Amino acid sequence: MNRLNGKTVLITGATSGIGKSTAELLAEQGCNLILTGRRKERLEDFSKYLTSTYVVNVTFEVFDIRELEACKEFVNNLALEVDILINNAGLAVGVDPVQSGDFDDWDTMIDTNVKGLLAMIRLITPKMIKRNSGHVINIGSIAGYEAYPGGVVYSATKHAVKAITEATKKDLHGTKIRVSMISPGLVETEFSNVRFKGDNERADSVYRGMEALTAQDIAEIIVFMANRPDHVNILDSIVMPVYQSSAQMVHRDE
Ligand code: NDP
Ligand code: 8X3
Repeated sequence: MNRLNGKTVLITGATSGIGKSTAELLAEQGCNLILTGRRKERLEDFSKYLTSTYVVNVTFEVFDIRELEACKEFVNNLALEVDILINNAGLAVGVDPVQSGDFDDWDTMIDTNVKGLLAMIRLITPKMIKRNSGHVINIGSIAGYEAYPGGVVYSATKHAVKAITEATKKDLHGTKIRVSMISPGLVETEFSNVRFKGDNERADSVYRGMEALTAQDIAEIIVFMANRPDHVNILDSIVMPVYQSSAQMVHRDE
């Protein structure tokens, strides 16, 4: 049963990877979309593609989610009520150990993955509370369950996403607003290209000899979560490739 047709979904970070795939699957279900990201041309081209392929309304806004004033302006100017907020924008930068970590990289991860996500929840949920309906879906990570070497701050931010998800559910206790998160392992997107700062060969090596998840794999589960009946709240879902058994245990074919 399609319960999503006609809903308005706001997806942060829809220029690539999980956000982009989720946008397309939701368009297929008849959702109207509000997309965000920093890369304007990608948002323009993708919105054109979606509206020419599906019978849906798509708008987009270009801004950096680390900038609180930009988030506030964006939400203040929203013409549509948001039924589903998908907090997807996020990244890892670098794999330095804590003793030699780069302070700017740390700020980038904390400001994007934690403060940007929190800002969107803070700004969008008051209207959901007024309507007593809505769904917040955060993208966590296996790094929100396990800390691994070289991932000190990224893991910390995803542990924070887990805490924020759980506390948000409790803060909204007694309302009909649903709060969910999905915690993926290795998904082959631009994630590693970003993490290794454009060293694409190193990024490819992350997925060498194994079959990683695709963005579509995660998008399908997000759509499943969103499409449950109103009384069903999936709090979290840990999803890894069959080749992976923990953040660090990845089997590779010879
Ligand atoms: P991608 O790099 O493909 O996509 C990341 C998205 O986040 C892009 O659309 C990017 O848009 C957006 N983004 C990043 N920084 C900002 C910013 N400052 N302001 C606005 N948008 C921003 O990676 P994924 O699709 O893999 O990542 C999506 C989410 O999934 C992230 O939260 C990531 O932590 C999480 N995740 C990824 C896993 C993986 O293995 N790939 C596993 C577990 C979780 P733009 O650059 O245009 O601004
Ligand atoms: C991204 C997956 O394993 O790099 O969240 O933490 S991992």
